[in-house]
Amino acid sequence: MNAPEKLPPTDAVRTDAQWLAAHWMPYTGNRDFKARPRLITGASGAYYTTHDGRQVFDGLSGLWCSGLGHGRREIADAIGRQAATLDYAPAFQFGHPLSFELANRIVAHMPAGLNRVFFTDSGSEATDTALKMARAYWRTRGQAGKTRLIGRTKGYHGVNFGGISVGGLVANRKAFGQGVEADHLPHTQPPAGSFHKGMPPTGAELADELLNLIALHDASNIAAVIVEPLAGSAGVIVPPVGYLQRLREICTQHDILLIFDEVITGFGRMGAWTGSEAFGVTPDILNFAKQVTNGAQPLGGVVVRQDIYDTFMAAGGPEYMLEFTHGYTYSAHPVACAAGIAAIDLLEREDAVQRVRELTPKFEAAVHSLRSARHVTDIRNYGLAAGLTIAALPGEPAKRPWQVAMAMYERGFYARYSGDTIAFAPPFVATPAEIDRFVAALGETLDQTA
Ligand code: PXG
Ligand code: PLP
Repeated sequence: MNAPEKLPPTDAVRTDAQWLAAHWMPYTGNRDFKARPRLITGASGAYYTTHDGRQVFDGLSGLWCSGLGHGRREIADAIGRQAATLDYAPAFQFGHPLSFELANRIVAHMPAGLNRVFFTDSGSEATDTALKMARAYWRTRGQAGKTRLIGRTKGYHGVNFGGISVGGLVANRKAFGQGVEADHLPHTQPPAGSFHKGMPPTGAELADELLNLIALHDASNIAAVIVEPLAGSAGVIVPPVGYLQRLREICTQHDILLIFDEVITGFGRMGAWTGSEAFGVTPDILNFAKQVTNGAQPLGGVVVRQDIYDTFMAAGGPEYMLEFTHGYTYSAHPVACAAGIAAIDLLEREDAVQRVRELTPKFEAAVHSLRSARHVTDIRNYGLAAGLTIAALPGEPAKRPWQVAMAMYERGFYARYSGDTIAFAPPFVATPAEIDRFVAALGETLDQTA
């Protein structure tokens, strides 16, 4: 057994490489991080406190999850109370009251007709759950051949095998071998230099590519199409006007389930409770995570149309039998449900949706003021989400965005970079002045970056 090292005094944070080595960090350049640690030791409102005692503005609401700002007392209290009352209840064959309350609270904000909630612990698990539901649904209906899944290039649906298979980011796929049977629609990112504000006016015809995939595979072999209404991770790709409507029409005509992955777009960021509501298109299955607990506890889930649920129930056999052989030890964890209920209380009480709508025009004007900033080749935005494409250094597409993000951190701003994009998605509670300060710092940082 490895003897644990002595804990440091609580007022000091150890940052030496030997100590940091034990944690293999996710989606992180471990060697760089451990040479130049960036530890966060506290958070309140729109600001983090770092281990070296600085305040850093949260330019991505955590990882798109903490729109209400950090350290919300109501959520922390609900978590503490629940942990002391019922820390865990077996998720299979037993239940606890909070999951039913949370399910009803979520359904109240979902598009009409989507009213049955299956809980997971993350967005990645929500993806795999939705894909399994889609296949099992068709099998239950006597169409067991409908197994193929259609995603989109540049799509991000988490990192489990289902998610990387329908996902369309080569970096997430190339090292991991055979995935799940999937094919991909083209992405809808406009060419560099478009600088569209909000929804691109052209590009709806890209949805017709689904007809080509149907011609290739035949609808009798296709279970579902999964897309993010607005693609977050791959660079904030806003759907063209009419695009999602067209996907919906084709899926309906060909008996293919349409899944919206709303892990980023759900619970306020689009200036609506869902991307479905914002863009006026209703899927058959809708995935959520992140903002549902304000990031304070891991929780995700899948909301389906009632007739999908009813199909499983009707085919379930004797009543003691399971209708869907799927679930996680921590599905609907009581402490996560408590956090979810408290977060939805706050989203409702503080009218987060309206707050986002009010901030959106100011936010849009601020981010597009970077149009002529050095290295910026495109800017896209919708709601409180924006992506700036950064021109690549020769042969090193991700290096400059990384340099920009690190320089921003030194200046007191957390900016998220992924691939060739800097994303900006401030908390709903951010002020216009804070948004302006972030944008000004980003402009200066870009100008000073080689
Ligand atoms: N679907 C979508 C649309 C997502 O954005 C997931 C699924 C996976 O969720 P989990 O909870 O398993 O991580 C996501 C997650 C970024 C960033 O910087 C985005 C995500 C996660 C981490 C970073 O854009 N999205
Ligand atoms: N691996 C083993 C050995 C298990 O026993 C379990 C759950 O019982 C799992 C994985 C799955 O864990 P979870 O339900 O947290 O996804």
